[in-house]
Amino acid sequence: APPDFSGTWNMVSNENFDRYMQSLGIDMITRNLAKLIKPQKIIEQNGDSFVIRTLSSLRNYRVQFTLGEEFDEDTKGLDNRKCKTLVTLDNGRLVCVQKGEKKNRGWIHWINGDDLHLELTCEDQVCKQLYRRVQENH
Ligand code: YOG
Repeated sequence: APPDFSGTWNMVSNENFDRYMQSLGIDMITRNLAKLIKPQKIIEQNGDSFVIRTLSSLRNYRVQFTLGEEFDEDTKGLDNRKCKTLVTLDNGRLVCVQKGEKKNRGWIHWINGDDLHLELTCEDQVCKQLYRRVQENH
């Protein structure tokens, strides 16, 4: 069975984020602010439908999609570009391709225990982020 990505996840590490942001053309002031924050991911998964919220004191970002259905993504508040975006499941990994002005753009999520991995790619830069599951209070 495929993994369930649903839940609340807090960032624990963030590798090569500055160069990833540079590849997206983010200015230095914004990059330096963005590097200081540890975002939270809130993922809601219902079968093939997903909502992923990335929350932080600096910006919030929300994306909604169905696996296998290409959609128009506007990365408003991030690098403010339009992409044709497609997300699929590949061996338990959530694989996103963002077609647009930037070459080789996309991201991959996978789960290992209580760890949520995220690799963000743009051009020749790969940013590796790790999030950990926030335990629910029953
Ligand atoms: O995640 O698309 O989970 O959408 C990547 C930042 C920084 C704003 C964050 C705020 C790209 C300034 C979105 C960070 C840099 C810098 C918190 C990652 C752009 C602007 C919002 C993302 C996917 C997969 C779902």
